[in-house]
Amino acid sequence: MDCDIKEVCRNIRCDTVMSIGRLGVGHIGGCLSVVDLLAVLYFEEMRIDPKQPRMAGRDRFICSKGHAGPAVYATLANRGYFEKDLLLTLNAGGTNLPSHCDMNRTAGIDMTTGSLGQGFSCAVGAALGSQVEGDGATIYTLIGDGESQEGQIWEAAMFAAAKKLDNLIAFTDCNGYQIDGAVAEVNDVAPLADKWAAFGWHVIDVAEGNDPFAIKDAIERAKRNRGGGKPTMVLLRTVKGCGVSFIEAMGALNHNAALSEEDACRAVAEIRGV
Ligand SMILES: Cc1ncc(C[n+]2csc(CCOP(=O)(O)OP(=O)(O)O)c2C)c(N)n1
Ligand SMILES: [Mg+2]
Repeated sequence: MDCDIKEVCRNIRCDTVMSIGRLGVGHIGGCLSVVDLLAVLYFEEMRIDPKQPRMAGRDRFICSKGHAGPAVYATLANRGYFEKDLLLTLNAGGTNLPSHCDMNRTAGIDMTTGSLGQGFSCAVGAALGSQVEGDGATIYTLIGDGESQEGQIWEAAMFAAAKKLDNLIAFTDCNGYQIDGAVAEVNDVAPLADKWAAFGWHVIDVAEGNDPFAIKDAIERAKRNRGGGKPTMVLLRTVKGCGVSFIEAMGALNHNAALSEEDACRAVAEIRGV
């Protein structure tokens, strides 16, 4: 798509904070760390049609860290899947936008997620299914660095390599924090690049994980790897809460934080630079 990707990122960030601000609480840190990835995927990389969310042979995105739902919804609304007004119904009674992703409620959501580890397995299954069908789709999935502690991740990782799923491009949001502290202190997952390589994956390490141009470059490299018989893991070194200084400064406390509408407006002003 022909677009100003930095402006797309700003729009998605603003809509994410406003929806969480309306609700009053949410997974703001882990939403803001993945906005740049979502923008690049939905606006530049994925073969999708917002008017046909279930189009056969489309590329899929499975957000295994399902608590980043609000950022995915803001991305989908900006991309034209549904009206932006809906974003202000986040997790309200009867809404089609629950705080975690639900494929049976929301246009554009490819898998129901929220129980950490499971979405990644579903993505591996979708990649295998796509290869069996021969529909040429690329399957994208996103896990958290804390989520990487789940045993289920490594079972699926082993299976994906064994089945040579080179149509699968996964990302780890390496923001350094999980629900109650620093990943390195709670249960260190490092060295992630060595672990994924040992599991038979092609690994790309992106130092600037919140730079949409660096993300796009990594995806292009992953796509060139297709035919090589290995799935790709892109490690994105991100900042939890990226783009809003007072949320970044909270560290682990920004995982599932209270956010008033006033705070949200303050965040929007910073994102917009006004
Ligand atoms: C199986 C499972 N256990 C616990 C939780 C509760 N939980 C939600 S988010 C989270 C922390 C995840 O950390 P990370 O993957 O690093 O997420 P991020 O930093 O990107 O928000 C936890 C423990 C869950 N959703 N699923
Ligand atoms: Mg994390």
